[in-house]
Amino acid sequence: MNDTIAAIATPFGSGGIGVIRISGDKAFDIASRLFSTRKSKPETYPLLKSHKVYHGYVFDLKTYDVIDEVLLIPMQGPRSYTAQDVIEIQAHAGTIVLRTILEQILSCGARLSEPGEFTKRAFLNNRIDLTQAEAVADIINAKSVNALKFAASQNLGTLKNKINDLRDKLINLLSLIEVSIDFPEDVQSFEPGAKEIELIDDILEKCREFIKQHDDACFLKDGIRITICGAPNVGKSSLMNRLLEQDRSIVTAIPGTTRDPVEEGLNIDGIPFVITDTAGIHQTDDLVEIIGIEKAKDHINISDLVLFMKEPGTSFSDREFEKILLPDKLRDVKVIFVVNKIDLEEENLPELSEKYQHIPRIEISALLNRGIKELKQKIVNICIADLDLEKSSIIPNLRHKKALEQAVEGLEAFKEGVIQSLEEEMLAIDLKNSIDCLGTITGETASVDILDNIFNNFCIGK
Ligand SMILES: Nc1nc2c(ncn2[C@@H]2O[C@H](COP(=O)(O)OP(=O)(O)OP(=O)(O)O)[C@@H](O)[C@H]2O)c(=O)[nH]1
Ligand SMILES: [Mg+2]
Repeated sequence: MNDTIAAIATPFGSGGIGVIRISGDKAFDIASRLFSTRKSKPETYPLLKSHKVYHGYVFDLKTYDVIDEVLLIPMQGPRSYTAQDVIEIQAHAGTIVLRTILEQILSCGARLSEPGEFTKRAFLNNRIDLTQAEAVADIINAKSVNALKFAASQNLGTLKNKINDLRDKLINLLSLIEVSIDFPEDVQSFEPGAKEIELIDDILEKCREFIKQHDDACFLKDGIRITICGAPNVGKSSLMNRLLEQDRSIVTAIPGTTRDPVEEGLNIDGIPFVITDTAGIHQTDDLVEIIGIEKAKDHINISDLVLFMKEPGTSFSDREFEKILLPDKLRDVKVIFVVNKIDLEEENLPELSEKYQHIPRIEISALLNRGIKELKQKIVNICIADLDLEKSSIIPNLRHKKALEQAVEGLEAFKEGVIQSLEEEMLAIDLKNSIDCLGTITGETASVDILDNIFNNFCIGK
């Protein structure tokens, strides 16, 4: 933690500006040795003042040739990203120029940083908690405006504050119990009762609400899964390409063209989707087609929304529909009934049966791009109908959810113990477990493994 690290913080490749970051005790010293506000390197080092922007030059320390004209920003800790002394150098963004500057920095005694090491230092120096560190990664990886909004809110500490609030209440309760255990003669024995159960119920409710928020909205981060299915040749691949606005899937007049599922990300109105085109489902002896059909069914089973396609001149049958979408699956999976190729025939279109009238139906022509905009609107409306985006401004991730579930388990055991008037020592164990679980969310009690797992997923230079 005390050594000085450095890395190129911007992506590789050419661009306007590339940033190199240095963090640690030697950062200012290294910058002074390499940098000058003058074109020729003077004998004396410039004395760099914190939080000022310097215009100048970075030099090769052996030849004293100018490597690049740069802007340099010194930030003395703790007022910096890592809470250590930090130098940021904005140079021209070419791979060679940035690497050459980085090599000079490393030759002055800095070490190349590991992935996420700058953010890890910010965490270890208590500038941010673990939820905020995770939010940094989420901001970088956000696939939609909404995902970015949630990540930004978490970066400001919304989840941390709520978790800390719950944890503090439990710590208060635990200290009352522990005092009573440790000093039985000095203090009046503390016996948790109805008031404490009420407190635990309140905390349990909040934990469960967080877990639900994860379940409800995690698809906003990872993408809502849509599968296009139907008989061969109905135009599934044509629809896929229309939705994506690119030729991703092969389209031919030959039935059985698509074999392997074709998957692609799609963003509609800032909401991320993962859309899959599948093999046409029908009776066949062709081994490759049979495997493709099995894969299609697997995709249907894990999707959030299915576009069930039909073409004019065919009829809707409950049996065929249910064979593809198992009836009990219909409760979870959302369906849109898509009638394609209406340019060929406007009469004699397949209709949903009485039993499935509640399923939304739309008529399109993938060939002529008719009805595609309306279909996209329907997709969005259906997928976010149950979701109150404003309300769920906090979305715990899977790691948080697991910790919350363990905390809930501990609190339930504690509550049961209170009801059964168990010994205080036993109650304290359950309570302490829950406190620790909540602590892993913010990083208060997180193990080295958890930290490594989180920070190793970062890019170098962040
Ligand atoms: N007239 C008309 N033809 C269409 C329309 N959509 C697709 N087609 C044609 O129908 C044929 C099959 O289209 P695909 O998109 O390959 O159909 P598919 O459902 O993916 O077929 P498989 O992969 O074989 O199951 C092609 O010749 C398309 O040009 C449409 O809206 N109108
Ligand atoms: Mg196809």
